[in-house]
Amino acid sequence: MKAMTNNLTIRKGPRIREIHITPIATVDPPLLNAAGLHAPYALRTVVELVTDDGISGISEIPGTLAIDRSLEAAKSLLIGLDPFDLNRISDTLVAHFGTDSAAERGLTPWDQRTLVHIFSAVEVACLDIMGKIVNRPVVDLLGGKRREAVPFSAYLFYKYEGAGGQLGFGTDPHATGWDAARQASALTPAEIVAQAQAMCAAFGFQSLKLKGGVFDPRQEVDAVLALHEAFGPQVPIRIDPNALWTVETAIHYGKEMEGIIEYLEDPVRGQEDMAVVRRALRTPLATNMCTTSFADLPSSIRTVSEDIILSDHHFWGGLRASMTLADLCRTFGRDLSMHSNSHLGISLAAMVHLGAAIPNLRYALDTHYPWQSDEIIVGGRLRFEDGQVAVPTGPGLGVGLDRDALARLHQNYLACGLTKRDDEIEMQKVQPGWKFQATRW
Ligand code: GKR
Ligand code: MG
Repeated sequence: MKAMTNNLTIRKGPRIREIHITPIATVDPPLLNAAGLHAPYALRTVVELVTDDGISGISEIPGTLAIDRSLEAAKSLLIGLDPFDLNRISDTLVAHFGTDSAAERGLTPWDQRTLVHIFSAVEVACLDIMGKIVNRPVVDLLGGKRREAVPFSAYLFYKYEGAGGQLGFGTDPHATGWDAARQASALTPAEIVAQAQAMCAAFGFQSLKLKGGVFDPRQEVDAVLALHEAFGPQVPIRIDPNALWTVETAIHYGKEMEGIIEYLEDPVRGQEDMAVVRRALRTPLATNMCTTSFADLPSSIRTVSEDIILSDHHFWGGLRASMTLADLCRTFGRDLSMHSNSHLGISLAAMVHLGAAIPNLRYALDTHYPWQSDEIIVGGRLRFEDGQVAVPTGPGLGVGLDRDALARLHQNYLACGLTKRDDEIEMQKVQPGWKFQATRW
């Protein structure tokens, strides 16, 4: 049905006709963090919406059985809605699921809320559809491209030997020499330096992030000092103990690393303690743990708990919400960068579109992508050049679904028996009795 307005033809909006939810398991190495150890597979969920005129939009979110079930429950609410009408989609989901509670976020470094995940999945797929309909990349729907390529940093992990998976693992054809380092153990400062050198050689990263919260802070700070020594002062470094340090520990080691790190990420838990540490240091503080939703912003502004918010469109409710966050950051003098968890190319493409659109990008984004070896997009793994990913130029997200690869990783999901991420259980397989502690040192 068409209506004429000022000689312009307004087309009746398409409708969502089908929703496909596919849980997948992607090979993930034994990486260590504050919550324990990564399982041999990381779970993701791929969502595909198809309109009544056959246009498909895709997205990828962290996977859990509970979120997959909520997505299944959302299906009947979303079928028949217009993918352009994101306000109605959002209102419908809020009316059904209610808003997320702060308690639901959990104590882990990753976010466990339901609504934000579901809305992110649906919103990104709708933006992919919109882009395909108007024949423009998603970045244009976010207001336009502010940069041609988006910089990422080398995400370094303490790890045990192995590459993950139980049935073998793939190779990234664009990352020469990385395979051996991806499998090597990294427990000492020298091994972390070797990991950083291999990752930077393979992907061209120009800044470094060390995932901490694993060993005594002395050992982790020594690794930072070794990185600084090996790479020189021109390479920015950050460390992220995922809130496991006490205020005293954070101030002590924060002072020691002053002038060496570009920011200190989540040294302590909660906005109040972050604010105390921030006041004691000249180094900026960043967070993906204490300010993680719009509801946290008033107290973030009041306490001045961080300088940099590490957004994540999967947790902030999508790409448009992340653009709103970018505006608020500009208004209140925060910088914005990006957090990551284990992910594949659909998430990476969405992060790149967002990263290209946000105004205030001073810090290279996080990505776990080098640690993954699988891919589910047509053409295989996305390429990093000089540590950057070029903004995809095709309509929508600019990446298509490789259905054979998707089916393969879905089989992995069925075979591996995992239903949610639980790093504590994985760690207990290696160190019986190991327990997560919200504050450790
Ligand atoms: O994958 O082990 C990990 C990380 O610790 C991740 O879960 C965190 O959410 O990357 C994250 C962070 O920056 O806190
Ligand atoms: Mg973090």
